[in-house]
Order: sequence, then C-alpha cells, then structure tokens
Amino acid sequence: MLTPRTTLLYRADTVREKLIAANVDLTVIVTAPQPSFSPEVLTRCLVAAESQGIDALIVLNKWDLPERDDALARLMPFARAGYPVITLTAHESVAPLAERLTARHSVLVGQSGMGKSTIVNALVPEAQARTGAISRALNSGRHTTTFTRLYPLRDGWIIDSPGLQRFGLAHVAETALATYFPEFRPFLGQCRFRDCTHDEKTPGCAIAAAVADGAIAAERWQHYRTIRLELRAVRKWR
Ligand SMILES: Nc1nc2c(ncn2[C@@H]2O[C@H](COP(=O)(O)OP(=O)(O)O)[C@@H](O)[C@H]2O)c(=O)[nH]1
Ligand SMILES: [Mg+2]
Ligand SMILES: [Zn+2]
Repeated sequence: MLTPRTTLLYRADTVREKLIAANVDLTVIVTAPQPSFSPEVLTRCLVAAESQGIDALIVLNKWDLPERDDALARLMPFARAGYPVITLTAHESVAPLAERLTARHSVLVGQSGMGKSTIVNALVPEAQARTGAISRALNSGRHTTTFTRLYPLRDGWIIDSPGLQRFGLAHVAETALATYFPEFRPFLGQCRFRDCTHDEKTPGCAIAAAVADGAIAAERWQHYRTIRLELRAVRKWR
C-alpha cells in the first residue's frame, strides 16, 4: 500500500496555529450564494492548499437559489486562475462532486452556513453531521460543527471541518506567496527587479502589467497585496 504523502492544511494568526486536516490530497472549498462568501477568504484557503501542494476544487452550493448567477460571477477570477468550479444543489444531488472524490483524501472547508455538513450527509448517508437546519430546530446556536470528523468514502475518505470566518496565513513565507497564485506563475521572473514585491508601486512589475492587460484578475492581485502586507506585519511580531 502506498503511504500518503504528508500534508498539513492549517491556518495561523500571530498567536496560534490551527490544524485543519493532515494528509489530505484535495481541498474542497464550499461557497454559496447565501449567506454570501468572501472571495478573499477563498483565496486564503487556496493559498494554504497551494503552499502544501494540495489540489483544490471550488464548489458553489445552493445552485437552487436566485442569487446563483451573481455568486458564479464572483467565482470567475478563480476559474480563470485554473481552479475547477462545480455547481451543486446539495439538497437534490451531490453526484457532480462525488465522482471527483473517488480514492481521494479530501477535506471540506469554507465559511459557516455554506452547506458543508449537508454535503457530507448526502455523500455519506450514515454520517449524520449536524446541519444548520437541525441545530436551529434544537435551538443550539450558530456553531453547528464543533469538531472535525473523518468519514470513509469511495476508496478514500473525507473530512468535514468546522466553518471558518477568518483564515490567517502567518505560516506562509512572504517571498513564496506569489508562487501560490497559479495564474501569476507564467509572469514570475519577468519583473524588472529580481526582488520585486509585485505591489502597485514597483516599476516594471510583470504581474502589474498582466493585471493591466487583463491576463490576471485585479481582485486576485488585490488579495495578494493584502495578504503580503499582512505577512510582512506578522514577521515583525514573530
Ligand atoms: N437552498 C439550499 N439550502 C441548502 C443547500 N445545502 C444546504 N443548505 C442549507 O444551508 C444551511 C447551512 O447548511 P450546513 O450544512 O449546516 O452548512 P455548514 O455550516 O457549511 O456545515 C442549512 O439550513 C441547509 O439546509 C442547498 O443545496 N440549497
Ligand atoms: Mg457544518
Ligand atoms: Zn513584480
């Protein structure tokens, strides 16, 4: 039997690190039209996955809701970056996702209320993960999944993780950050200065030029710059 490669998906702020899952080879990031998701949190999840060499897949759940086209439009920068995006109505069928999970070691991540537990229950009928609807009926508060669970699935397994609203990346090296944006990679090494930080003020930046040309989505560049400044600030405190 092959021993799975060690991967650690985690988030971190200046104070603590929080392990989300170990030894996964696929991160499934769940979004939905309602409640609305943060594209920046999505980028942060993707950076954490990229930094560990973990594949990523984006799910837009609740495809039955009227706001679905707006939500899909907000995912376009990610699709253009090369990430697979699949739409799903977990209440009806999770088949489009299930077929991609065969023999994978996956983790479901995303903000609360996106439908992660609903998806797990549909994938693994015996899972009985608590969903928002059930917990409201029990009047037991907002935080419906309080710990991480692993379920065997299709020659692999899947982990349901608690919802996250913040996603610190203090563990990521500032100098490597740009390489974790796959659509930046063709342009890296083409900036005028070898130590280019790819922010808006650096002359001759190939990333900035690619954004101006429309080859890179401005929003992803904005995420990069926000995260980079954060990593720079973190370094002072660590
Ligand atoms: N309309 C719609 N609602 C859904 C769908 N999937 C999940 N939900 C609802 O979204 C809410 C949050 O779901 P839950 O699975 O607890 O989300 P989690 O916090 O990401 O685990 C619940 O009220 C679900 O019934 C879907 O496909 N369509
Ligand atoms: Mg949940
Ligand atoms: Zn640059």
